[in-house]
Amino acid sequence: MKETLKNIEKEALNHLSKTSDLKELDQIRIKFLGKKGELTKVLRGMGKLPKEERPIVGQLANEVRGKIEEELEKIKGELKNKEKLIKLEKEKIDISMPGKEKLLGHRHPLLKVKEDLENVFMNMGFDIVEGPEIETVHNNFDALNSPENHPSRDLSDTFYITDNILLRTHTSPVQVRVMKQRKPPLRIVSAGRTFRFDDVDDTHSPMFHQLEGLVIDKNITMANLKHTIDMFIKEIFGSDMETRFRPHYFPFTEPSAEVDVSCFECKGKGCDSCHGTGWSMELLGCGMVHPKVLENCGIDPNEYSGFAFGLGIDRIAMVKYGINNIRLLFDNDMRFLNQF
Ligand code: 2U9
Repeated sequence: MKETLKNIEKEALNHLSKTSDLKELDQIRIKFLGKKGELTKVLRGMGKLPKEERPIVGQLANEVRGKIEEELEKIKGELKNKEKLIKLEKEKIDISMPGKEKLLGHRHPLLKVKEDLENVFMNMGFDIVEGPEIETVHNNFDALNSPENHPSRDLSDTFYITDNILLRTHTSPVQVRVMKQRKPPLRIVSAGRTFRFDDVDDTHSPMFHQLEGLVIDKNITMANLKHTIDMFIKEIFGSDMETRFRPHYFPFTEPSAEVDVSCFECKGKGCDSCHGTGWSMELLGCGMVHPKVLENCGIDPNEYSGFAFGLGIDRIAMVKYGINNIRLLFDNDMRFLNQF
């Protein structure tokens, strides 16, 4: 029995010297000290020993248990310490490392320009108004004095949903709706998506963005129109920019004009990009609201007059940021968008 106890101690200490983790350590504890362990089996056989040997063997067995438990605790402490060091190493943070850049989103160049334009007009006392992109033929054409046979009504130019419902070709229908809802004086700006049946090329897209303004009051004249447009251009493109009004035709305004601004490159001296003219052509259109339009919207043209203007937000963004292809505004290419 004594020999067996000595062998158990030797075998247990030998196993312990080779263990490398806490699970294995616990298995060794169970193998030797558990209820069905090697040492417990021997102790169960104590009853067969002569009475005078039992205390000696019992003491030896306790010594063996003590040594195994002492070695177990020592190794358990070492393994726990080792685990803690490994954990600390894994979780170690090198505070000298540069911080991870948090990429924040930012506004799309079109939205930046739209908001800049709206802010300029808000500062001039205009209200921002909005309306549906799906409009009636009446609001988009008839109310705006657009003749039945006007080419802009053709299927080749306009997206129709039904004979009387279409995708708005400009934001003018919003102004029509507001004129029918509110009494003058009005100073409103509406901006948003507009749709035309155009082939995509460097400067045209079937969906583009317009901003239109409308002022209706008593004694509004062309002078008010020219001053408002000139102020707006100087605010957006710089105080050294000049404007030139060229006679034009729109069904909804009379007289009408197209507005050129000084060339962005040469500020009016003449260069290659403006073909020596000194002017950036046709940035926006404008005119005095046609009396028929006032009547169509329930406003007496003998009492009130007004002016209106319209511009392409995409075109302004392209001129302002030197973008030569309108597709870049819609391709969602982060290499392009990250430049703004
Ligand atoms: C009402 C009455 C008149 C809006 C106007 C223009 C001139 C104009 C174009 C500029 C470039 C559209 O994006 S574009 O292709 N627009 O030139 N728009 S006057 O006139 C109105 C609007 C509403 C009730």
